[in-house]
This record gives sequence, structure tokens and C-alpha cells, in this order.
Amino acid sequence: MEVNIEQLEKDFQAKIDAGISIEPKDWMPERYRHQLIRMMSQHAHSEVVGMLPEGNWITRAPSLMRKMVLLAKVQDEAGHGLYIYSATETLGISRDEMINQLLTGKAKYSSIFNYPTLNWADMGAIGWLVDGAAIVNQTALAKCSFGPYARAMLRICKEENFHQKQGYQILANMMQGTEAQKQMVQDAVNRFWWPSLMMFGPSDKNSPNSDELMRWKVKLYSNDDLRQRFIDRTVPQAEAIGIKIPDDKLKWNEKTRHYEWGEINWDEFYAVIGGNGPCNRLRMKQRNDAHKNGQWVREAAIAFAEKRKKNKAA
Ligand code: FAQ
Repeated sequence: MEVNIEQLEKDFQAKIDAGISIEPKDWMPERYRHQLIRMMSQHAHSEVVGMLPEGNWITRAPSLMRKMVLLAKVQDEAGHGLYIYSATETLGISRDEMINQLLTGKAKYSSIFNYPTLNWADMGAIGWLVDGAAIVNQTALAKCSFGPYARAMLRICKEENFHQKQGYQILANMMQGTEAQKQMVQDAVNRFWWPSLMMFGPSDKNSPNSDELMRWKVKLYSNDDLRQRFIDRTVPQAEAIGIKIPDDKLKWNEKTRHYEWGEINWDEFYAVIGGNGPCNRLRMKQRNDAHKNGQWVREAAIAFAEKRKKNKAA
């Protein structure tokens, strides 16, 4: 029987428009599959590379409690990577292939993780701002059209909420401390504020993938809409604990009921996603080293699984 692609595409779009989720065995346009693999694998890589800037502080956390919380958070990020890699595998790509794309620099990961973490307050700023931005983005993705991605996001968002709160609590505590601690907080926020806004991607007019992804309800809101949502909910949190947002143009607009704000340095954004941020090379080296050093663990796990299979069969 001849397959009518046009009809299949129409039915597919009708399903999306009706809010029915697409599951791995359903028919889907190759382009939908391709776009999801691109976006989801980048997301998984971001979770995994995102462990590096925070991992840097586990041995230097200021108390046992802080160390335990940070360790748990970093482990959560590894788990998020695994959920999203698994969800992406349902689209027909293997985890090995995705990881190979990351290690060889073919795949992107979030620009934010190419910035250094210089003082303890950076752990607070990452939790509050980076996880805060991730929640805004991922709460929308939890309602996206592809079932496995949406379901992974539900659980991830719950954990990200805990991450965001622990980050805010670190900063709130430090803001009640000494002058030097307050300055550390302000310094961390000065460095992480703008890169956090860049996490939402280029402005709508320069976002080549948005139209298609929004038509397919992979993205429910545009990059700029989500960025604005993040700013609107984050500025009052900064004010509540005495942090100054490093943007002279920031002001509340009573008419629109949104904050107006300054201009992102897009040259910096494109440099960072092009591989030339402050830590791109370091992150790729750290990830490649970790992969090499973990080779024996993967081999041992495979050997163990094979032995168990043989024993069961015997
Ligand atoms: N960084 O056409 P668009 C986390 C690329 S997880 C790097 O607008 P799209 C948890 C984009 O890929 C954070 N590249 O693209 C955590 C495309 O390039 P390509 C990660 C970026 O896909 C917290 C090109 O620019 N979250 O934080 C960035 O429609 C703390 C054109 O852009 C996700 O990945 C960027 N910021 O929208 C872990 C969420 N922005 O692929 C540890 C899922 C854009 O054509 C510690 N992803 N690009 O070569 C998304 O929502 C979307 O993919 C966007 C980009 C919004 C990132």
C-alpha cells in the first residue's frame, strides 16, 4: 500500500493541535525526530556538563551540611542527564552516539556552564539563578508534545525546585553575614545574572528553530517570553534579600506589569556557544578525561551483566 506522507503529516499536526502526546512508536516526521534529538541530547549534555562547575566546590563547601546538600544536588544533575538520555534513546539514537557527539564537540550544551565558579556564593547563584532559569524553561517543556520528554521533565522540575531553594538559602544566609560575605554574593550575582538570561537562547527574531518547534508544541513559549517570565519572578526575590541586579535599565512597568530591562551582550553569547567562552576548553577536557577514566567502570559493569546473564541461563 502506498504511504501518503502528506496525510500522515496532517494527522500528526492534528494530533498535536488536539494536545495528544506523541509517543516513540507513533508515526512522526523525520524532521520532528531530528529536532527532538538535537534539543533533548543538548539538554542531557547540559545536565552532565553542569555537574562540573559545582563539583569544583564539593571539597570546599563551608560545612558538612552544605557539602551533603551540594553532593546530593550534583548527583541529581547526573540523574537528570540519565533520564533525558533515556528519553532521547526512544527516538532511535544510542547513548554512545550522543555522548560521542558531546565529547567530539559536535553537540552543544548550555552556554552557562562555560563560566567559572570563583567563590562559594557562586554555588548559591547557580542554584538560585541557573536552576531558577531551568525551572521556567522546563515547566513549559513538561507540557511538550513528546511524551517521554514531558514525563522526564515532571520529575526533574521537582528536583530543580529543591535546587533553586537551596541556592537562594545560601545567598539569603550570606546576605545576613559580614560585609565580605555580602560582597561575595553581589560579585557572584554580577557574574551570573546576564549569562543566566542567555540560557533562554537568542532573541526570538534570531532563533532559527523556534517557529518549527512551536508549531509542533515542543516549545510552548518563545525564548523571549520565557526570559521575561524568569526576570519577573526573580527580581522581587533579589530585592527581598538585598541583592542588586546588575542592570541599570531594570525597572517595573506598571502598565505592562513586567520589568523592562537592558540589552544582552549577544556577541558574548555567540562567542560562548561557538566554543570561545571562558571555560569551554576546560569543560571539554574535564568531560573527556572523566569519560576516559570511567572506561574501566563501564567495562566492569558490562562484564558483570554478561556473567549474570550466563549464570541465569545455566
Ligand atoms: N547554550 O533556534 P534556537 C540546567 C543554540 S539544564 C548553548 O533558539 P532552540 C540544569 C541552539 O541549540 C540547562 N546553545 O534553538 C542544571 C541552536 O543551535 P543548534 C539546559 C544555545 O533549540 C542547573 C542555536 O543556538 N536546558 O540548567 C543556547 O529552539 C544547574 C539557535 O537557537 C536546556 O537545554 C544556550 N543557552 O532553543 C544543571 C533546555 N541557546 O542546535 C546543573 C532544553 C540557544 O541549531 C546545574 N533546550 N542555543 O546548533 C531548550 O529549551 C532550547 O534548546 C533552547 C534553545 C531554549 C536552549
